[in-house]
Amino acid sequence: MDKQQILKDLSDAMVTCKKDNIMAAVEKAKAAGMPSEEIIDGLSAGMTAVGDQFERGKLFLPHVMMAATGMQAAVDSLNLGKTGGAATVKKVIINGTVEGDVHDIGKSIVSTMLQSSGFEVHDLGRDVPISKFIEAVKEYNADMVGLSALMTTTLNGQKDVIELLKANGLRDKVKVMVGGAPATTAWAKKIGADCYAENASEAVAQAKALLL
Ligand code: B12
Repeated sequence: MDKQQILKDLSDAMVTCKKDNIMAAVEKAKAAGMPSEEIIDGLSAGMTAVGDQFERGKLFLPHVMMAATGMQAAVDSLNLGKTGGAATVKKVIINGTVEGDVHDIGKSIVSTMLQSSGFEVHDLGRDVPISKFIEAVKEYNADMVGLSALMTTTLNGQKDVIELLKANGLRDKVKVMVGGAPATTAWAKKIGADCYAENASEAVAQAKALLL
């Protein structure tokens, strides 16, 4: 079976929102020798499609929650934390969804992928107060901060974290990576972030480029 077909099957399975279907598609992809990162890309595409259908009223909240649960189970089954470890130097990354925003599915995928690539990740969760990012940077002596925002109304939280890092004299010590649907490269530039990544694989590539 070709790669595109496997990716499509993963995405289609996610759109059914059924954990059994999702896990079966993951097992098939694994059996075909597909790397975990690509499997996650296929699942993420499906999760995005679930989101689109939710917006158009074709799927409802319970479907989205089921799909999210299935996604998490699938990602867990890949044992990324155990099999990864490409980085030779331990770099610390703080990741979280900014204050006022409870969307955490994509952010958690990013954390998992970073972790599986050998980074030490401290995921602060969702709806994280701005000051908590600063405290975490100090506490873990972080090399990078990842900031997720899924709503235009919470996007400014990314800017606020950067401003507070500056006010605390920490901005030169940490890289800042922003992400989430409303964020863009232009936005990252405007608020003085070091980079923007569109998805989890790109986040890993950017983190490697900036930190290793
Ligand atoms: C699922 C979902 C929810 C779930 C969230 C469950 C959860 N635990 O996350 C629930 C139902 C709780 C929810 C609630 C709300 N939601 Co909602 N939600 C979505 C939906 C359908 C999908 C988001 C998602 O998970 N996508 C799948 C993941 C895999 O993709 P992703 O999040 O984009 O993440 C990828 C990239 O963005 C990137 N990335 C993400 N984070 C990071 C971080 C870093 C550092 C980097 C580098 C990259 C990165 O990598 C990820 C992996 O590839 C979107 C619509 C959509 N199509 O996006 C609306 C959407 C985001 N929600 C929206 C809204 C308005 C709300 C509510 C206000 C609804 C309401 N009226 O109550 C509340 C928000 C409450 C709050 N205070 O936060 C709007 C936002 C509109 C806007 N532009 O401001 C959207 C766009 C829907 C819409 N068109 O109206 N929502």
